[in-house]
Amino acid sequence: MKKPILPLLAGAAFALTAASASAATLDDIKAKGTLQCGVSQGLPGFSNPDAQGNWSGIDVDTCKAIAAAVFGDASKAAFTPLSAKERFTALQSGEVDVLTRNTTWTMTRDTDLGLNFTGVNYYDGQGFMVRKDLGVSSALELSGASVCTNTGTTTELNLADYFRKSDMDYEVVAFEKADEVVAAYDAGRCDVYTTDASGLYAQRLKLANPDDHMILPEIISKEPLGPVVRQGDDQWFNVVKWTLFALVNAEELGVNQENVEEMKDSDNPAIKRLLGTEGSFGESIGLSSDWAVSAIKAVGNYGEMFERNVGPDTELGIDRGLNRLWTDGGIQYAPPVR
Ligand SMILES: N[C@@H](CCC(=O)N[C@@H](CS)C(=O)NCC(=O)O)C(=O)O
Repeated sequence: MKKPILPLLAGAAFALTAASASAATLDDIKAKGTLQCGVSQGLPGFSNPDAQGNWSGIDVDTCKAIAAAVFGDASKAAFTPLSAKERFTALQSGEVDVLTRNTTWTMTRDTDLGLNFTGVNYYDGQGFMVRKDLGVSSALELSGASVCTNTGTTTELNLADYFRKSDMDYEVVAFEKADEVVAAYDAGRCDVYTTDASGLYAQRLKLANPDDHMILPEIISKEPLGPVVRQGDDQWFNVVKWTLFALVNAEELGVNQENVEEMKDSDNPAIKRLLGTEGSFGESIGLSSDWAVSAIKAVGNYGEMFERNVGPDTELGIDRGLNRLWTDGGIQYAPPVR
């Protein structure tokens, strides 16, 4: 008799732990009625407040899509601006439910910090901006330069790697707040401004004379940016991960903000599964069957979200590049809903 009981007890204990760990975040969010997202303090195209305090950007839309998937209502998304240094503590402590803040997926962050990256909403890489009158055309001509950057970022670390491996000297001028970095660079306290290339396009808009500055051709790192959650809650991890995948799959399947309602009548089985007219995929992550419909209605598909916030027709004017779908020469690729 002894033998079967022990494994049974061990199994029960495991099941209890798994159940309590897996339900908490989504239930808490539903109970409080808002989704709290950690965002940057003001980065055009990613997360930026206007004069009335309305936030916009691709990271803000990612948060709104998750709120829409959970509540059927994107206005339930709330935003907590965080510096690079503050962001992980805010997520670990539960001050925010998810970080949608131009945060690079690295091994340390995905393991040691007790966090999990859920996917990539923007494939980026680090670049350099200089004054045109500095007269350089390559980052390899920057030996001896002073470089402005943000503390608590991968940017600082890549900068050190790049200059060391290229056998070049440099001096770092680092600040916690991004606006301090921009102001210091604009005031001529450093020769170079380095951050994610998307950040350079965004921050250049804040300079007194944007046209006096240029972005050098070298991209020195991989910066896969994406939403992050705490470890230990698989259900919430799945909600965030699959909301992002739903937006990418929607683009691939030709479902957009405008046609999503009529697409519910589509004969394509993949569209039916995505939009909840076949199967119970929403239910499998603790949501309703029309979770993806709500997300797409709120922000459009991935391509629409990209074009509206950072694409060629915006003031940032960024080409889709790596962020094209895999079917179009890019690396945006979502596993199938099935
Ligand atoms: N992706 C890098 C850098 C992220 C970062 O914080 N970049 C700065 C410079 S673009 C920023 O977001 N500033 C905007 C803000 O803090 O509001 C990382 O995850 O460490």
